[in-house]
Amino acid sequence: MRFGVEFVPNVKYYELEYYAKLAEDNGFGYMWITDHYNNRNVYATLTLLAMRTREMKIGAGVANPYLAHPAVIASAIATVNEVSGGRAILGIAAGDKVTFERIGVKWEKPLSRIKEAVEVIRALHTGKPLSYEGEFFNLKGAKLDFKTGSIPIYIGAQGPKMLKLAAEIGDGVLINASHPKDFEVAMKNMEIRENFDVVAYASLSIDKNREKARNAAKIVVAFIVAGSPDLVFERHGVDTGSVENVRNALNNAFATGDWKSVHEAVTDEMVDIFSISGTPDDVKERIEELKKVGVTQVVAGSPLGPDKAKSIKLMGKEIIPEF
Ligand code: F42
Repeated sequence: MRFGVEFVPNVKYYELEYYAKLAEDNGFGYMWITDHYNNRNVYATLTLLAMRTREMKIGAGVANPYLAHPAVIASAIATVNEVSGGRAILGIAAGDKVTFERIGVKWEKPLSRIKEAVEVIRALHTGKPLSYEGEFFNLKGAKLDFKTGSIPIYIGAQGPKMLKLAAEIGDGVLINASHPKDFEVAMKNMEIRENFDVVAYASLSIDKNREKARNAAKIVVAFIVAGSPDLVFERHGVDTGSVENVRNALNNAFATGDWKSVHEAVTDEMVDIFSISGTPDDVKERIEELKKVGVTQVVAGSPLGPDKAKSIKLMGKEIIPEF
């Protein structure tokens, strides 16, 4: 099992620097930085973190081909590859509908757009001139004027068609889920090739104290619940009333600042389904289950735990060496 960590650049760069180094020292092999226009820029952040780390693979988790042309993504991630001495990886996906709406970007035909973007980025990374006529992207003799090396491309996917595409053209897939049942279903859409990396891009919260770990996960779980399709609740047998409670509590919290009610609305069952939360033994058990259904990398995503630094160290001491 490979281990990755996700960081959101919504904090000052020196905080990320500290956590990135800590993660590397604790045995994480992959670091994924999220990409949303409202946070610090992903490539600027990656460049800094490339200079502050030595061995981890580092990359965007995930870029999208709506806010940046694939040629720009190809050049940006190749710069990170150069600075990091060949450690760059690229996550790419359809992007976040809600943030797109805020800046007037239309979310059309994500499937075909991702396919074309991956083809263009791969081709540009060969260093040869590229002429490409797609539905969205047209390039005429385009070429990057520096040596890029080949960079693994992972596709962020949840829907059945995107999963299928990821397995066909990606070096790996990033699946936003934490429960083995969701991976069993996802696997049915993919024909897994040799060396293809199946990544559980999960919400994780670990602490020696089970209650503390699970409580720390609740706000993140509330957001996941609010954004999940009904199909997922049916799969896990979650009743629609409790989902409505979470959605209402969240809406209310934005208006009133009452986050305590959000906490209370999130059930134990939801914490189990939408996160990997608990003591080191709990976390180990869940990762064993994920391994059995074909997951090859676990990414520890937000919140990590009630105390981020402690949680990273716990992962390094009690979890990563076990796999
Ligand atoms: N989004 C971000 O914006 N920033 C991040 O940092 C980020 C990180 C991240 C990490 C892991 C991960 O798995 C996802 C992440 N995301 C992030 C979310 C990501 O960008 C996507 O929103 C998310 O993966 C959802 O995408 P999806 O795979 O479910 O694909 C959507 C688009 C979907 O509906 N897919 C359908 C399917 O079955 O797979 C297919 C839809 C379809 O068929 N469309 C057709 C087409 O051509 O695209 C036609 C539709 C038309 O428009 O006519």
